[in-house]
Amino acid sequence: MDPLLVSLDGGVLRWTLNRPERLNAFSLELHAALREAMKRAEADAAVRCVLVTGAGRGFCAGADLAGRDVNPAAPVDLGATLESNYNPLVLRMRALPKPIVCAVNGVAAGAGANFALACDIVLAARSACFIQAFVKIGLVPDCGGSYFLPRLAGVQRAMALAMTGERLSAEDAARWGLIWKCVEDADLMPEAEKLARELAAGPTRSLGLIKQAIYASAGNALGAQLQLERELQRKVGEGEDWKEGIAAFQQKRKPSFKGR
Ligand code: T3D
Repeated sequence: MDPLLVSLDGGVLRWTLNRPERLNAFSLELHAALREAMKRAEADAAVRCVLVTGAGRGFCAGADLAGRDVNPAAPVDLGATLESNYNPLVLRMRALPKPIVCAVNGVAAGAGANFALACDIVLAARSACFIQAFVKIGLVPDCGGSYFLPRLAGVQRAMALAMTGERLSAEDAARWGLIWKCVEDADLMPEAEKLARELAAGPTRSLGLIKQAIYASAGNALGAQLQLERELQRKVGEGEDWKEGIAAFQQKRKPSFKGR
């Protein structure tokens, strides 16, 4: 069975984590498939938005813990898989100049929770939840969790989530600003699809630069951010979509963006 289902339709590249019997936990094969899928998202101009979800009742239960050797003869480097798998994945997701929508369909635990938070716009089903499960097995948050959580929810909530490994409901995740929206279970995929299609029909160049601006703001002073806005506005002006946007406004019609 393919650990990741990938399909392209209407400018939306869909990634469905597909290891439902293990709540879509990350295996080496899944990491390899995500690398390939990311390559396609980066290189294929027909891809104008990525939509991520999970097959079955879970979104992703983090690292696959089944079959782990708990009495290894040699010391184990738990940082190695971060270096080769999770860290490059998160950095590539953030650098992708196209929006990534995430539809969290069920439990998102450990690296699975933080993989969701690495996406640009996150919707979750009301029955879904987020668990910083690391502490339960004596680890620390990874896959960007220690970066995303304090920025999204504040230090106090980040600390308590990470130290207790308590389950956070989708509703609270939305209330705390961790995610964009909590929706009824039956509405999750229709809403996520609608959003992804709208983004895929949007001014892709502008969306990519919006992403760059918003993420850069976390490390910038106001002056630097204003300069960045000037640079990005210049860059977007080198493209075609803004002309179509203004023409459509003046002609009182819907714009038809080409993503250029
Ligand atoms: O070296 C490195 O990899 C370092 C990197 C670490 C990154 C991390 O993500 S560490 C955190 C790893 N994840 C966890 O600790 C979460 C483990 N899972 C759970 O705590 C629970 O399964 C959940 C809270 C996520 C869901 O609970 P529940 O009751 O809804 O489902 P369940 O019955 O526990 O799980 C269903 C099946 O999925 C079950 O298999 P079975 O018994 O039906 O054959 C279970 O073993 C399997 N499963 C769940 N999580 C994982 C998993 N199999 C492998 N790896 C998992 N992470």
